[in-house]
Amino acid sequence: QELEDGPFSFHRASLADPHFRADVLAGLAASPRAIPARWFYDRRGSELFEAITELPEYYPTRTETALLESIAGDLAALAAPDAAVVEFGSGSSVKTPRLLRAIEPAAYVPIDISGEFLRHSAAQLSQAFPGLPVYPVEADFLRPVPLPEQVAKMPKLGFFPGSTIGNMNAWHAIDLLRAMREWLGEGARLLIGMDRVKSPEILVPAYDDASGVTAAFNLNLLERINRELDGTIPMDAFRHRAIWNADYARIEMHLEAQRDVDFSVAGRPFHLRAGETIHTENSHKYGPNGARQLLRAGGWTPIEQWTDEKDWFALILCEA
Ligand code: AVI
Repeated sequence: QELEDGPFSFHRASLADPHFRADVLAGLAASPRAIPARWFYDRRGSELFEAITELPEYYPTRTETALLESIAGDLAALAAPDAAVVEFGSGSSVKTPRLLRAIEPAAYVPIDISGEFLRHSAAQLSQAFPGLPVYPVEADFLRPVPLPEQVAKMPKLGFFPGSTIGNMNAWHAIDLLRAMREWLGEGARLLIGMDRVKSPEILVPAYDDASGVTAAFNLNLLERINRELDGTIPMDAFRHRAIWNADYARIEMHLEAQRDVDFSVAGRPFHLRAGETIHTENSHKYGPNGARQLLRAGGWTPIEQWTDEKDWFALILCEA
């Protein structure tokens, strides 16, 4: 049975959301129990995720950022000079200025679900790049994204860093890639970050760090349920687990009951036996062939790829 997590984007709203309630109640009653990873990202969860990106064990962010820096010359040569960069799930990312400096685009379109967050990062970027027109779009890129009129005639370079694609099942990833191809239009290109398959000795600590930040990130989901959905989950009854699932080439995060436990959420009773888990996240890793197959199935042709010297993380440039 699969964790049914669609393409997620960052949900930073702090008020209880009816979709959150529905996903949690259905997910806790399912077998196996599973709650989509998109619900990690309340304010606290977003802060904890930022902290994860700075952990010594969590290599993806720093590896991708250094890679972007090192391929700036190649990118400058490959990108159309009058292109508009369209970033999916843009944010406080330290990666964006590196890309913008490298290719000097004609416009930048950050797309994010959180308007507050988007305005803040757009303002910061406008300051750092005074001549660059920035057209923020507040939207959930799971649904059709209307691109601003001003960039309609420009060739587009989609930017989807961070290996966020890895948090989706293959069929959702393919749907999203196809949708991006449609939104970006004729002649578009896409620069996408994908985390590579590697030894579980590297992968597991990246998702189960010694200082317990990832554990706090995972457990915050239960705290959020208690806070927003009137839950009575005893926090000491659960522990964070990160497991490498070799069959699916993915890290799975779970919350494991340490003992038999009873609680209620929004008035509904639940019982978990000791050892039962709630599956909270998949983070798929791709080898070179898997990455190419996924991108092709999504309607994109890889034309260039770069990896760091350990081959831990790949940036892949595709054309529509
Ligand atoms: C956002 N996403 C790409 C992260 C990942 O690595 O899958 C989320 C994360 N979960 C635990 N640590 C980081």
